[in-house]
Amino acid sequence: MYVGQRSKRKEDLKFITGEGKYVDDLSLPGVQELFILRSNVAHAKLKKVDISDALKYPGVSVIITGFTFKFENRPNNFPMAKDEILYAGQPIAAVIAKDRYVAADAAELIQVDYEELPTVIDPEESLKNEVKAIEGKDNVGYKKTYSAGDAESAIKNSDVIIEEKMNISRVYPAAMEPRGVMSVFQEGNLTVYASTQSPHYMRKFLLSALGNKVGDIRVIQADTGGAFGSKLFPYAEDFITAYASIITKRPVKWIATRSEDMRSTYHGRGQIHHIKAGARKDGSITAILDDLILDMGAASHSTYLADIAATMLPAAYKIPNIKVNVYGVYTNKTPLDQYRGAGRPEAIFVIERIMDLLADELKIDPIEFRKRNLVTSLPYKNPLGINFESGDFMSLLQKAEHVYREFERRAEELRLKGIRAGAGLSFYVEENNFGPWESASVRVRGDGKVLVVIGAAPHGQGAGTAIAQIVADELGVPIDDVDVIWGDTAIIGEAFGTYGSRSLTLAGNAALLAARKVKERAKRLAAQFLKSDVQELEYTDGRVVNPKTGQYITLKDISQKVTANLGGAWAYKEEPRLESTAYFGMDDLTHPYGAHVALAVVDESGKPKILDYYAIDDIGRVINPMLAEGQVRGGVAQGWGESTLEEMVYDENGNLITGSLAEYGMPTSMETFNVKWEFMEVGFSNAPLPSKGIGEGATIGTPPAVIRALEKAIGKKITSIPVRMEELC
Ligand code: MCN
Ligand code: MO
Repeated sequence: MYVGQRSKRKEDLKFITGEGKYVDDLSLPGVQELFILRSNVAHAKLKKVDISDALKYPGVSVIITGFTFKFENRPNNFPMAKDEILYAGQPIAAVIAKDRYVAADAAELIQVDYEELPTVIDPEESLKNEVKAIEGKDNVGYKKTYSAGDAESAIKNSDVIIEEKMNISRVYPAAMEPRGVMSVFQEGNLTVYASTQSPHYMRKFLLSALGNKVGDIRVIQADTGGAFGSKLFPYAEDFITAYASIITKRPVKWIATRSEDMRSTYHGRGQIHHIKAGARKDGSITAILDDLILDMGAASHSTYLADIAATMLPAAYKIPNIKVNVYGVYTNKTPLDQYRGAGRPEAIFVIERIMDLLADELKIDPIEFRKRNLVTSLPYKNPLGINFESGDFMSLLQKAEHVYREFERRAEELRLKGIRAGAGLSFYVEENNFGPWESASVRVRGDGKVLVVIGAAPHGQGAGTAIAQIVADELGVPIDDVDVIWGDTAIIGEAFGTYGSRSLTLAGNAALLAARKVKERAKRLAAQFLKSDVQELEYTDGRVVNPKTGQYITLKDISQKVTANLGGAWAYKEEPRLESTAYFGMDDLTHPYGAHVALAVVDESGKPKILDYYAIDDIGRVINPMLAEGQVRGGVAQGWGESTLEEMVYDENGNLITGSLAEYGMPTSMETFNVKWEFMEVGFSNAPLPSKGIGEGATIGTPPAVIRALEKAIGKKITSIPVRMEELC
């Protein structure tokens, strides 16, 4: 059995030997490069873009301005500003030249005539609707109320009430590889090589915008150096580059610089929660009221993130009365979209802060307080309609509590020595396996090796290895004989991609079902070779056996016989095919859960440090504990960054102050720490292989655990992230 083993990643050889091919490693004869001239101001009337001087610059072939089409939920003037500039960094013109340096130099000669307009940067200012972020448009682009019970009156009837503003800053989804794309126009069709999480979404959106200008569009995912949710949907630059190759009839490449990526890749998080929460003296929560302000930036693409945050807010607890008012507001900033966790880190930060602060107010131990309110019997439908299908929250909490008590003791010892130390625990419920379904094909080739083509589009997670484990087990063949490939719309009919912690469960189960179909086909072909009745045959350990006669034929022999026969006469009644495709989807999302526990110290300068860290998850069946643990480790590092370092800061005019990695605080190996991870397998999904996702869990569990630990260390309430060193000293 490979499932459940820490199988080594099949993906790594090419990367560690430098053979990876990212978009910028690809080239074609005649390729030109594209440079995007971006707005320096955050809000302005765009009057004229004069390209005449730039066009004369040697090496320039074309300059595109004013290219727009209607695209839902994207900024007005998408993908390029035409009459109104809405944020600094918005594309204004694209210069296509013999290389990126010539293109960038020529862009400096473009004269942009504009008239500045007042900006609104602070989402709470935007809510007042005084200064308009977009001319002639209400700043509140999205408004919705989620409500159950009667939160207003239940709050009034509480013994204790807390009232807080919680700010979850905007962050940059800092993938190692900035975005990039190369588009090739040939004989009326387009081939697009992209750094993406979903070649199929890219194809669909490019076709909807440019379909009238080309025959077909094929999208190939190049090796993608991380994405963290930010490369799911195509961006302005993808459309512009594709368009540029259509009009020049040549390959065109665009690669973002790091600072360009920071201004143009849609930011994550950006939520403010004004909460009121009440409880009774016995420690039961009465109600939560939350005004949720979503800082959408210049487009309304992110509204679903507020919906997720609102509906997941009750998390693991019985909250009888809840009301969340969502306000999605426009600001003159880069649009907002998903970043690893997408709405759940915000919800869990808020609810877990509420749990700690209410417990403090009641002078009850925070774990004890959680237990009094915990959902103890699953399945459970939360008051806002989310169905938690399986699991045992209490057992997992008790395991984590064990570690927490030890960390608390150690913190106490450190405090006695005069060191500022604290322990924190968070309990989280996650929602994943988004998107309706995923596809996979399993094909046994003539040499007996197995090729699995999945519709998911992994970009670092290792799903290729885990899915090889699943298929190897099902077919009873060595894992080295199974190759998993993905990422090309021409070889995968319909698919979605990798996001919402779905690939293992949806594509993995699709692969499992396809492998089962292949086994059926193998039996039917074997029946001919063994001159048996199909009903008599069994598939075990990579071969088809007739238990009555003891005769058998291996999968490899079947595949070889099938291929050998292809050159000769058609001898079989069966199609000579050892190949099947399957689709897998579930009726509902899955809801794994977990807990994080942190032991932190803060030195006199305010520098925080984690001394010990523990995480535990229940994601149903764990396919590869090493890969899952890797996901947790990476997610903890990002959650730590988000809690203590990372913030996209704008000045009041809408200039991005943290526009390079010199200003934006990303945790490096120096700021990260070791993580002990455990899992329990109780809360299974109802998939044939009963797994749930782990790709985002740790970014959800980390911030409230580390913030509690830091809060205890400094003895001062912390309600917003990131917490800065000056607040910690
Ligand atoms: N896994 C497992 N057992 C399970 C579930 C998962 O062994 N029951 C393993 C899988 O084999 C896979 C990994 O854990 O290698 C993650 O699987 P899954 O939870 O299905 O998530 P996805 O593969 O769909 O990955 C998406 C998820 C998301 S949404 C973001 S954002 C994110 C994340 O993955 N972005 C990442 N992790 C990332 N890791 C890297 N290196 N780069 C990114 O951009
Ligand atoms: Mo994601």
